[in-house]
Amino acid sequence: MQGTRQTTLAALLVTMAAPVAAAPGHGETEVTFTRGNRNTDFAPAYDAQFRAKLVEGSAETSTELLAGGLVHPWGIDQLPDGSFLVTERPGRLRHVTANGTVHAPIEGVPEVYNEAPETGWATQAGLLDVKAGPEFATDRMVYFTYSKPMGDGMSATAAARGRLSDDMTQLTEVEDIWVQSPPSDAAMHYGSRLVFRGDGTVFITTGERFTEKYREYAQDLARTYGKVIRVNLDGSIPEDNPFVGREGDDAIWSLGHRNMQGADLAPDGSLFVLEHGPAGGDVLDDGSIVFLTDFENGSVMHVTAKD
Ligand SMILES: [Ca+2]
Repeated sequence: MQGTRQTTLAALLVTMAAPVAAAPGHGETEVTFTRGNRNTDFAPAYDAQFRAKLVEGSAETSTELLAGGLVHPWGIDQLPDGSFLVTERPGRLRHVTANGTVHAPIEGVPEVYNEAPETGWATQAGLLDVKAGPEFATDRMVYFTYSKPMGDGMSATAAARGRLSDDMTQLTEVEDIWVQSPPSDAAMHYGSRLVFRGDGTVFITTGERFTEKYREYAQDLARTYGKVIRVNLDGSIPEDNPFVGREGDDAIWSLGHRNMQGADLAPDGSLFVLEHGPAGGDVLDDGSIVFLTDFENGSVMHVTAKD
């Protein structure tokens, strides 16, 4: 165990005792499950908005402590050799061997914004997601997201990439491939997950930067808050993005989101994202229709179709 400022936070890996892929018999079932009372009294935008049906699979799960002592581990990805890359939000990227040995922080990670905000809210800023690139086995490229310091207490969600040395100790050729605009003084709601689409592009999820001042920007086509972003792996814009050739930032794939901290592709290639909603209002959406709720004001704030 190396490194400084370790606390008792630990990375837990959940190992699946059986395949999780959809299989016959994994349909919706009646499940006895207490979810507490609804904490809103307004009508859902669609039936399953607050109480989606549970899907009960037959897979059994078990947990095993693989590596301890990490500080706010935020992103994790497995490399072809079975080892892991793990981000610690304060700004460290670590290589963890398949048997749980945690190595010293990898050099070359850019400075991340990690200040406690003057507002008194807990910061959510730092080093966020990490993913080995689709050609990692041959090009060693690693992609990550972070809160990029933009000066004067401002920060922006950024996605970057760099080449990981064969000994797993250093990133070189580090470059941003996308930076959110404009920067914000709220150290909150950065998103952000990376999802490779398998066509030479990558999705980057963002957040709406939390405050009343900023959240409306989730609907603003000139500002990349609350958006799914899609860029080529070098940061250039795919020509088939929906706002190429018309009003709106060419990097936008979909809009009107809150804080997307979960995202993945379904087997059919469609993108699913999870938005952290306030006070129990988490939202799962399929990247085409978005329901953004504002629990404070007790209303459905926006209903937006991607196109
Ligand atoms: Ca445009």
